[in-house]
Amino acid sequence: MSRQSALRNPEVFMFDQAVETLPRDALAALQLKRLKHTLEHAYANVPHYRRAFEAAGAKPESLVSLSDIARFPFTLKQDLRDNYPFGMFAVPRPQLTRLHASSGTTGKPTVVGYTSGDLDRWASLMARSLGCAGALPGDIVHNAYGYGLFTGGLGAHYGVERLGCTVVPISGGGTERQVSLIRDFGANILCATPSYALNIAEVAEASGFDLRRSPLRCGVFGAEPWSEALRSNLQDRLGIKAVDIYGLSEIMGPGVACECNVMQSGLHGWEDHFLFEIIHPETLEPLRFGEVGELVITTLTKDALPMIRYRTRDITRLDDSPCACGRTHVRIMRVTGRDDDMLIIRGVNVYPSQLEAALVGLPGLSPHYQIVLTRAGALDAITVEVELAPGTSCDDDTRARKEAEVRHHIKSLIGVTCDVAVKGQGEVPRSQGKAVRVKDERKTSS
Ligand code: DLL
Repeated sequence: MSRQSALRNPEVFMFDQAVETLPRDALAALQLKRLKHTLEHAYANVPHYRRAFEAAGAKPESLVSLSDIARFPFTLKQDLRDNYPFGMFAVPRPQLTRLHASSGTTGKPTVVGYTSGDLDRWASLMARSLGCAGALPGDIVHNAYGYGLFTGGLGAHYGVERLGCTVVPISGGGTERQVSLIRDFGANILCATPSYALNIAEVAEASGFDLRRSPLRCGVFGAEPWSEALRSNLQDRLGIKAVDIYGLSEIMGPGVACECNVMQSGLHGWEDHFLFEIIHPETLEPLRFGEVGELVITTLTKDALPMIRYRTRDITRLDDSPCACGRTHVRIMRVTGRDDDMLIIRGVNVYPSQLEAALVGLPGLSPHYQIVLTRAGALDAITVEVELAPGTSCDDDTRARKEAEVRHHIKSLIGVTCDVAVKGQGEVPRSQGKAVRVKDERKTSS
């Protein structure tokens, strides 16, 4: 579709219409063919998979239908760490065109690699995702995802170019400069983590630049959990449609799934390249469509790093009901959080994004928050730090009243009792990329 015809009906622009609307039968047949090839490729070329398949008594030829995938073993982040740095690759190292890696703050970094074919498919999937989100060929895309070993910056970058847009490769940080360039270049699309987009909105407002009156019309936000409340806040302040994009380095990077700008409800997971399953995170049994559990992904077209039944730890559910945009690919509903990020507050399981949903939009508060864990004796304590809205007076009485009000609100919405500390303006740290929602001071507090 040309930009001209797309602009006439920008709601349904598709980068790859034939594939995005492929009927379910055809999609399933394609998946089966690609899955067989991927299992053979992994078994033949990665000693880890050969050992793991044999231990599970599963051979690539034992796969006859898609549901046979359940016979194959899961792959964990630990498997990547155990095979650090290059042991999981299914092609000789000189065939890799690029490496990315996680920061490795909690152990060895996990390294992922791509052949030039993998990079080509990633660029196309990212272009498809951006189109799904509402970007059109010819747009100016301000890319504030971090460039470097993180997959966000470069992953989005090549997708923007593939779609036929102009990319502004600014990366994260230097927020005043970001705001100036959004204004001067007339950006149409903003790619950023939602928490960093909030930082950009705040700095723009402080500088007197009304983004709502700029050509910006769409935000492609992901890389961290966020809430409907934050979506509304960002849409109002930036004058855009904000859509959710999902991905992870081990599987590819950004562009594994993306919301459409028509429904903004669930992210279309690109099933011609990935097989999605939901399992019970404890029993590991496969769950049915609609049931909430852990997302497990198998890659179908990755040469360098095929991933078989990768346990993402991300909690969500799948929705296969038809979408108004016409895309047939399954929807992965908003990821509420990772099972390892879940907090247990006085016996109740809570994800930081649930607290966000309760806090953002409360009158008199800004949308910035942080959860601080401390230890008093043998007991863990949780304090939710929130921040007064600009211009709200900050005397002791106001603070105490607000704290009681927020405590009550959290209790009535989520059912947990936690301490609340109201901070003055600017006192809750601002995000530069992925927000640090939980500050764990338990090791340092007595
Ligand atoms: O965050 C890739 C990415 C970049 C996605 C830019 C979207 C936009 P990792 O650093 O490997 O890769 O982190 C992957 O981040 O397993 C989720 O826990 C979380 N995550 C990513 N997108 C979302 C989202 C990139 N839309 C991990 N909602 C994943 C909730 C998300 N969590």
